[in-house]
Amino acid sequence: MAVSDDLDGVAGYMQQAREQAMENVEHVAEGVAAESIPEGKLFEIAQSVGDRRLEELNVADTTCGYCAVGCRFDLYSDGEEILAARPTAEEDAPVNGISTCVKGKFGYDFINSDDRLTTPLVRDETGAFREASWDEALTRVAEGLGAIRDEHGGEALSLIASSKATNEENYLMGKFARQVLGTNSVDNCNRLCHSSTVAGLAQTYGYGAASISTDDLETADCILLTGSNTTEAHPVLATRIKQNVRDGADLLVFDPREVQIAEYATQYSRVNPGYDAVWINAVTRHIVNNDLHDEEFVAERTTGFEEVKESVQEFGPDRVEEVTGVPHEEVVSAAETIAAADRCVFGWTLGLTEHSHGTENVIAMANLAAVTGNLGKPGTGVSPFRGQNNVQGGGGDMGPLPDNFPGYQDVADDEVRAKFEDAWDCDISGEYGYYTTQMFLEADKGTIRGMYIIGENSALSEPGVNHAEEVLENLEFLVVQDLFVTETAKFADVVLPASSFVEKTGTFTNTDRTVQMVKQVMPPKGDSRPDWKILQDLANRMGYEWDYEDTAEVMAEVNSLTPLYGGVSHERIEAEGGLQWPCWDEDHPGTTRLYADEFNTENGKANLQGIGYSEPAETPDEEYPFTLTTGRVLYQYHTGTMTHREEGIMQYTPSDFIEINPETATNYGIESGDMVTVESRRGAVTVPAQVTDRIGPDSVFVPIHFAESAVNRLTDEEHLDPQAATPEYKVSAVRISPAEGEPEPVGAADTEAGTGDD
Ligand SMILES: Nc1nc2c(c(=O)[nH]1)N[C@H]1C(S)=C(S)[C@@H](COP(=O)(O)OP(=O)(O)OC[C@H]3O[C@@H](n4cnc5c(=O)[nH]c(N)nc54)[C@H](O)[C@@H]3O)O[C@H]1N2
Ligand SMILES: Nc1nc2c(c(=O)[nH]1)N[C@H]1C(S)=C(S)[C@@H](COP(=O)(O)OP(=O)(O)OC[C@H]3O[C@@H](n4cnc5c(=O)[nH]c(N)nc54)[C@H](O)[C@@H]3O)O[C@H]1N2
Ligand code: SF4
Ligand SMILES: [Mo]
Repeated sequence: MAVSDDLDGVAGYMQQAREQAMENVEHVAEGVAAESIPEGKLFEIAQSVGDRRLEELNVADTTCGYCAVGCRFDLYSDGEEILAARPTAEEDAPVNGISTCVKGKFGYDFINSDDRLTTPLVRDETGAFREASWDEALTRVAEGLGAIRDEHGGEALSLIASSKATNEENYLMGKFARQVLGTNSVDNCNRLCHSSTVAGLAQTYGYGAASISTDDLETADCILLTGSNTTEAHPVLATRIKQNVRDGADLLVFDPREVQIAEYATQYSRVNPGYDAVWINAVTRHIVNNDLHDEEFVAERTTGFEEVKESVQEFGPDRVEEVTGVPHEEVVSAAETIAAADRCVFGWTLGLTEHSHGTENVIAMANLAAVTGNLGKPGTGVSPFRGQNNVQGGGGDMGPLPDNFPGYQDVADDEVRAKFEDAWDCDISGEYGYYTTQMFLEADKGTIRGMYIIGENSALSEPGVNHAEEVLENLEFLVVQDLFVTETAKFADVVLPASSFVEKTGTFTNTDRTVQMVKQVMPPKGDSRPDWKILQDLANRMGYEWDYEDTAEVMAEVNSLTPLYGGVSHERIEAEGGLQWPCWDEDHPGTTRLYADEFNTENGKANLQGIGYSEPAETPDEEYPFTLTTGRVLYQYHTGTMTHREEGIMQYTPSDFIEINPETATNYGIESGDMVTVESRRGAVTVPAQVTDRIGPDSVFVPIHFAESAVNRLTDEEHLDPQAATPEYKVSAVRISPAEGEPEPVGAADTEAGTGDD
């Protein structure tokens, strides 16, 4: 291209900034954005490309494809690779303004990596993959899925939708499952993540979503955070919280690990994994027993207060300390800080939800927020920080769910179902389908015979993957649609190459319900296609007529069927910026904060429930004496399909590791870097040790990012939350032993650099 020299300038700068960022371990997360790449400097560089030449580049204001914070920025491309991410107009980036974390800034090498899937693959006679034309591959898929549907009924099929993909694509995944395949067994990664949040909040307040707007994190005068490694998993939100703390807000952190956000906390309390409802109920107990609750709010806006008051009485001081490890004084000081605050936000993520009783934890939290009157006003509310870039929208709102159509409309409701049967011209069963992990359990029994897995690496991310692998191996027919030949795709009969978020246009909905544009800045890589186009082609081959010109048309169909999204059109988002749902019609401005006037329940009130607590499914014993908890590190993303293709990241976090408390390490003669075998009743993995007092002496922590040490070999697929079907990723009983092998360098967190301060 004519501008190549200057492009080298931009690309070169990006490379230099990348190297600088990766070398300086203290410059991470928002630190990288703030220190390594002063925004002004990036601006200068782009200017130096020259206006004329800038015009020759593709630029799109778009939304990050990693996590649900929903950062917005301009992406620059020469049509072949992403050259730079630069701040977009500040009013167009309501969550992040000018900052982004390392992934949003640099995480684009995966797009052009050599092993990107650029053509469909089918199995040949020998069982090996060979490249195929789209026509051949889609014909095989139509035949494979069609044969099971015709012989055993659509219920024998299931579809896992992708929260990486756009809203429009997820709407079509749900439609495809119900209309074309004839099954309600369609689900996605929200089941593995925040489905207990959705269940708990929906039954108390009405909406299974954050009630706040991100700005509330800066206007609250108290923030309670639990089960959230905010600086590593939601770095840009962490920055905003830290700013508020600097300005004087209180921050209370409850976590089994002294994660980096705890350094900023007014109070950090170490909790034993698996017992959150206990300390939350104890905080509520102190508040209601000392008349520190918001009487007016309770009287006017809630039901069930007396029931809650009675049910929390069992959580007295001695019991709470014994069960949770949190001393009574810390329960009291947290309760008094919350009660004294005018405005409090309650934030949580997977430490609260990924349990066999996560819904109980969430209901306990919903009770606490309501009795203290912290809902519906600026600087108050509940904020489950959502996970995947589009899990709020694609994973929930768009209804690729076994029990809900788009907009949380109940599949079992005859009137609702008739509306969708009419719109989609098909019969739909009123019986709910299977949830994600249930699909794998059902496949064992032969109930599920074929799966269509889109943008989900189940062979690593499901609980109990020794079992998941067996299931994938034995399915009669498996289609995987991804950017790569993932661990899951290796079991497929057909693999379809999808395009990534920089190669297509649509919308993502972030953690505070803001629907934002995602825009194509590069053509689809190789022969890959956007998910919506693949689905359309398949639907047409399987007997239906889909004729969408673009994703704006798909969104128009969503608007017509989904009251929550009634007024959310591409045209409006382009003109007005992101829109927060509910947005009932084209004149509705969207909803900044939920529950300002009433709750989304039949009586308009928050219906509180007395809630006890349940033991984790598996507790430590003599044979397996430690509690294993699992999670993330800043630089890596899930199963690594995207981040393992970044050289800098791989130098920095080359492997998983196990966090072991120094006391435990001494007992076992283990030092940092030594290889350690971690064993549960279901399997074993070997990882280098990281000796640190971040974790307590009775627990260990292993990240989830590497196939070689797939920690889900250890977790349990059978004990799911009874209401939400979330697996218990955060508690397994394990034993540890020193393993043979040379010591290895350990991952990022051993430096204590965490995410750095800005
Ligand atoms: N860098 C990076 N960012 C990501 C992702 C990623 O893979 N990498 N993934 C995205 C996704 S999909 C999600 S869902 C989010 C997840 O975001 P987080 O939930 O913050 O991520 P986890 O690492 O799973 O951290 C869970 C936290 O819960 C704590 N914890 C463990 N057990 C318990 C318990 O029993 N009780 C309590 N109170 N705390 C406990 C852990 O110590 C940890 O601090 O991150 C998103 N952001
Ligand atoms: N032990 C343990 N296990 C866990 C968790 C835990 O905390 N502990 N967390 C759970 C949680 S919260 C989650 S969200 C899951 C995450 O588990 P997964 O969702 O399975 O993890 P990812 O690696 O993000 O997989 C997403 C896939 O989508 C592909 N992809 C990206 N963009 C697109 C696109 O536009 N179209 C298509 N078709 N594909 C695309 C990527 O290449 C990747 O293969 O893991 C769960 N598993
Ligand atoms: S915080 Fe999340 S949305 Fe923002 S740049 Fe980082 S990964 Fe992307
Ligand atoms: Mo997630």
